[in-house]
Amino acid sequence: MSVVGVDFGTLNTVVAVARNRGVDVITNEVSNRATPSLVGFGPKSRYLGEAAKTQEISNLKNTVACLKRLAGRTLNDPDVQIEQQFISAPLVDINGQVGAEVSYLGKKEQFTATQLIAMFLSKIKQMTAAEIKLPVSDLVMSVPAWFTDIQRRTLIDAAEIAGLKLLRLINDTTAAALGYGITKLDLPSAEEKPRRVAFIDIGHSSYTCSIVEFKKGELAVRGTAFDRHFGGRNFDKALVDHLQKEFHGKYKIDIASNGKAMTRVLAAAEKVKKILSANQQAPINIESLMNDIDVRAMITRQEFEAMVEPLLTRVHLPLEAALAEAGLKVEDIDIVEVVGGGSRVPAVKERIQNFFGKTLSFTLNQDEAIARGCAFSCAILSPVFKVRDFAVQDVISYPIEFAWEKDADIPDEDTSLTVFNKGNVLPSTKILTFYRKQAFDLEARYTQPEGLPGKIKPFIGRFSVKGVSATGAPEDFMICKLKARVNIHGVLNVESGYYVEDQEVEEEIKEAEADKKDPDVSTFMTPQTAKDDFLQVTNGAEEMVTRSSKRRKTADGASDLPSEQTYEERKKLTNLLLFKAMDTDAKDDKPKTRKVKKQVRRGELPIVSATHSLDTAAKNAAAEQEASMLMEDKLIADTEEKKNELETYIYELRNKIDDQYADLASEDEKSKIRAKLEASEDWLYDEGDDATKAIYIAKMDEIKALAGPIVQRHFEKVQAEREAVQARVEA
Ligand code: ATP
Ligand code: K
Ligand code: MG
Repeated sequence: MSVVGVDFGTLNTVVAVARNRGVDVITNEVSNRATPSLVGFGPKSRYLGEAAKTQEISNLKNTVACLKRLAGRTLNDPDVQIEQQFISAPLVDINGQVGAEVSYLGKKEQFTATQLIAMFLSKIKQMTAAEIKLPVSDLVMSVPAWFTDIQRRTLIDAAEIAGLKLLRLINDTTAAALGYGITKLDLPSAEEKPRRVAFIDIGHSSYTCSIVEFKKGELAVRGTAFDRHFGGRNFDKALVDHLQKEFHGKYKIDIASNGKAMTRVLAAAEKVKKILSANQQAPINIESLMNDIDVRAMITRQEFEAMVEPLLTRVHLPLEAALAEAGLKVEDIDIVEVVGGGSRVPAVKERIQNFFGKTLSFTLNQDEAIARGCAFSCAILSPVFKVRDFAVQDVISYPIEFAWEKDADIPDEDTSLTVFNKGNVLPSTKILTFYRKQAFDLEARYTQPEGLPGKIKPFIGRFSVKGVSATGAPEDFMICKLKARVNIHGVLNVESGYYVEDQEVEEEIKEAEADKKDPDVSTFMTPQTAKDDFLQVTNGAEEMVTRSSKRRKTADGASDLPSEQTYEERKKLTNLLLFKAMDTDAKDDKPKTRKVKKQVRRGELPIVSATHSLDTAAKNAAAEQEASMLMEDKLIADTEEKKNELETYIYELRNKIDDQYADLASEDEKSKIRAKLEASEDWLYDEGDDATKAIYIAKMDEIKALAGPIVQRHFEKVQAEREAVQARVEA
């Protein structure tokens, strides 16, 4: 069982694996430590990763970049229009999801973003398996912290279609933080002040800052903020805009009118940007860019910085916002760790440094830290791997509310409630309590649509609660408990439902027990009436019911308990909270017995969920299609390999006939073989250029049959010589 971490970047994807008692970044088939996040399509097969990059310039219309940015989006999203500037294949609408239209196997085909991502992940899977020589299934993958429910579900579906088991989607900066923390032996102990580190990741398309607190064996993200449209490509674009103007004036050409020219200038701009990170000026030379015109230009770092000033003025914003969410000041930050290729621009580093007023730290490998963090996370979650435990507590990026229809029997009922707030811990479970007489629906949605990326809709899911009925007397309500969880991927589900009944029990209190301040949770249950208190939201521990003094508009974020805690731990915390409240009430009088209401679990309530995840049938169909495309690619690759083998064999045999086989064959035999080789070669360059794997194998066998006797004679001769040598040695 392998342990794999994947940093699925907009430009490049980095894969790390746990092996040799550590975590290594692996190299791909051309020995690169990062693989282009690209998929391309051709007349015979797909081109994935490096192959897509090699084909890109000659296959622009059929190459799709920026895959990650398309996840969970619709074609009419203004953000997708921005993506189209960086994606050469035409984007289309496929039943409400964005996708690309390409020419594949000689036909026009459309693939959804989910499918395109699945193709790329499938390549990552093959590539990793080939490198580590183990089957690959479990992995942890990183995502931008700003990814919403639908974007995360798209990635989860894509991984599944590719035959991968995603153990966790982890936020980029959180992965970097885990990689940082797990290797540190000098983190503060529980009683000490935590070490506070700002992690900054600037990639090709987006920028994130997280403020993270470390203690021995644990990290807690305190605040995360981002700029979704700030990354290396925006710097490239600024250069391209400048060059477009310059070339228009100087050479009278408009590169915007020519896709190929645009792509070449974009590639040149990226190169210039990188050169300017280490030099004061950089040249551009592109031969025959358009209309046979060669272009050249020189850019100084100063000019470049002026071009990107509008970007530079935004550098401080995510830093400020992350600190504000964490409730900290610049002086509270002990270390500033910077990762991501986009942060290599000196002017960007300078702005970050000025903001914090401290030297930046680059102790992490800027390009590999996130993949490594993912691999550590996978190792922690993997059932077969032993690793030092390290608790990771993240935060929820957008507030989530539940809404429902007014119940006719409860006239003054509210119809929505924010259950998870921005900054609440992640993962997190809350128990929602409803008083109902019949089946009802709940809708989960983001509370503030305006804060979501692009035009992503606030809808998260609809959850139908079945099996509800009035119990006993007509005015009786069924007490329905629903377990809502933002899980380890940052995805919301109503995971289960059950109903309870109040039972009054007489309970004896022993002196000693009352003093111990460690009472059983349920003894402190407050009596409720349905009308007064129809909905409660409680944290994690299912047995706990807090009385909501008034109808609370929002769940209490402050008492949020990380649901990764064990039940026992949660119960202990819960006990403390409840005990405080009880203390004041029950102080003076210590009764020997008391009546308490206990809620007893009576049965399950089935939940039918409609979310943005693909349904099983659609997922299976996509997985089947992916598997067959993969087979097709493999067949094409094998065929190519057999063809190459045949070519090589012809070439080698021809040489041997004039060399080591020269004395072992008659002239007649030799001329027959030569004729066969020539015929085969002619065939290869003619109709045999595009034959099947079986035919190449058959051709090879024909030649081998003809050469067989000679090869046998050669073998016997070599054998005889070896025996002669052996005999001499022994004599
Ligand atoms: P994202 O995180 O936004 O999804 P990504 O993970 O693919 O994207 P990275 O690999 O972190 O992005 O960074 C890629 C960006 O870094 C590219 O824009 C690249 O041009 C830029 N970059 C790499 N090296 C340098 C350098 N020396 N100077 C300036 N920019 C650089
Ligand atoms: K990357
Ligand atoms: Mg990245």
